[in-house]
Amino acid sequence: MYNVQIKGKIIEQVKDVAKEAGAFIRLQRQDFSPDKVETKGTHDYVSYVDKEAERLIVERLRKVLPEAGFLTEECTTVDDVQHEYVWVIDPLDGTTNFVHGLPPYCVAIALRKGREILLGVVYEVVNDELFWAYQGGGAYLGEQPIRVSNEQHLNDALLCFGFPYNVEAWSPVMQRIVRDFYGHCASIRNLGSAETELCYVACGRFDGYVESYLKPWDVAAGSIILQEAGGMVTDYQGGNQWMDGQQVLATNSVLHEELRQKLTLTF
Ligand code: 2AM
Ligand code: CA
Repeated sequence: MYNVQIKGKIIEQVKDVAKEAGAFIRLQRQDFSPDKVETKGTHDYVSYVDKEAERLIVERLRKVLPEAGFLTEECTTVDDVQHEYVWVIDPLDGTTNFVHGLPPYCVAIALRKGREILLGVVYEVVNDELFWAYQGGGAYLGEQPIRVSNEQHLNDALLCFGFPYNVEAWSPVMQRIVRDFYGHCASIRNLGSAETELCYVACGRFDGYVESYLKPWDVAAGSIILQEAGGMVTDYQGGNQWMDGQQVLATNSVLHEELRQKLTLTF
């Protein structure tokens, strides 16, 4: 049973699992070739590395909390929503980056109870950075506590905008984002790994992050890390319908409402 007493023990085990999967991914990258890539949809890649990493993570986590189910990107196990506790897993977030040998990419693992996220671990493989948090326990990068930035002015904010795979729907929005934000903030970035981008808001590297058409495993772990670091995540109406990943607005809290309003004007 998951309770306060065993929280600390579980997070340590999850950190080990994430690092083990990350080490596997790092090793596979050394002799990775593009012909090992399959296409799930247009420009939506998956490789044996994603699937093998997921199998490893699932096998390990079954021992950590036997009563928990799984919601995973590669669906190597079909065993999810009926359980009180559910592991939400992206074995390799940033697959396109991985395929191109470009950082960042990460392993992301969260534990959910109903709509509550209890803990999250994001291991960014290339920089060997382990972000983690559990509910009420603060957020950490390795051993160091992390906090969101204190940036107060949208004009000076470094913002990260995703390029979602739903090109038809997002392309016109992206053009308006460029029109309304480019030149009106410190700069605009996109890194190609949603979980890593959320962690970068959590540790103050970004002041805000916006993306659409994601899935629960793209946001679950990073969002609790962000919240525990003092940040805020909502949908574009300011509500809590962000967990499915369709609308994700993540900020240092201070800029949240101003960015939200400017964003919805942009739409
Ligand atoms: P992935 O690398 O695990 O596929 C990039 O903008 C972000 O979108 C990444 O976190 C990426 O996760 C995610 N992503 C990739 N393909 C997607 C798809 N078809 N639908 C939704 N999100 C996707
Ligand atoms: Ca992903």
